[in-house]
Amino acid sequence: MTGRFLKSISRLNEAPRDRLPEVAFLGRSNVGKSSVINSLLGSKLARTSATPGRTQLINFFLVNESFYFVDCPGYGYARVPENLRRQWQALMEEYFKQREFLKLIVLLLDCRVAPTALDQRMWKQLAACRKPLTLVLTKIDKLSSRELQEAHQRVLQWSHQTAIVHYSAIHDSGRQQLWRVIHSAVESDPTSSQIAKELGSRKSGF
Ligand SMILES: Nc1nc2c(ncn2[C@@H]2O[C@H](COP(=O)(O)OP(=O)(O)OP(=O)(O)O)[C@@H](O)[C@H]2O)c(=O)[nH]1
Ligand SMILES: [Mg+2]
Repeated sequence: MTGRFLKSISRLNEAPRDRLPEVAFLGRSNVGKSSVINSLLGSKLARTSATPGRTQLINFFLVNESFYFVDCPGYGYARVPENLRRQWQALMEEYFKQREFLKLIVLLLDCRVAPTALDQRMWKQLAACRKPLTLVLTKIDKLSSRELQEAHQRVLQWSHQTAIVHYSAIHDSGRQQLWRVIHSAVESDPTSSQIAKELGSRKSGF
């Protein structure tokens, strides 16, 4: 497994044009997106921080020279000025609409609070763009197994999504399961994802 930072962009026309598949990591500010990316890649490529709002641009990492991990800015950070927040929203909307080779969106949810109102809003927005979507509960080391089961049930009842990966970036738990989902998405046959799009079915992309 090799991973390297490629670039940070603030405008979509700066995004790579080499038509490689990409996997986007999205979630509330401080939920652990950059940490999950680092855990998956076994390196410290993505900048993490205890201060929310660390990732402010869209960051592209090239994995195995064959596909991208895309670390997105987190939503819901109160201290981001309104104009920046709007800019970010517009950039992300454009990103989801236009990135033809976006094969998978990984929506990360903090297991201690999920789903927040903003998570629910994001989920609706993402469902509308009809890309394959998977949910990850982050920071599971912070809960007892009973509390984690409760969190899982909460998210399951809300989303009806059965593929919910439990992740701890500290212990690398959930790593193999998430890699399996990612591999099957990036290796998916382009023809079948086109058909899925035409059928308007989000799930058949898996
Ligand atoms: N206990 C625990 N802490 C974690 C885990 N994942 C991330 N953290 C901590 O949570 C904080 C935020 O992690 P980041 O990976 O920077 O979160 P992010 O979603 O990329 O944040 P922004 O880029 O600011 O949106 C850091 O202090 C991490 O060390 C985890 O699995 N367990
Ligand atoms: Mg980050």
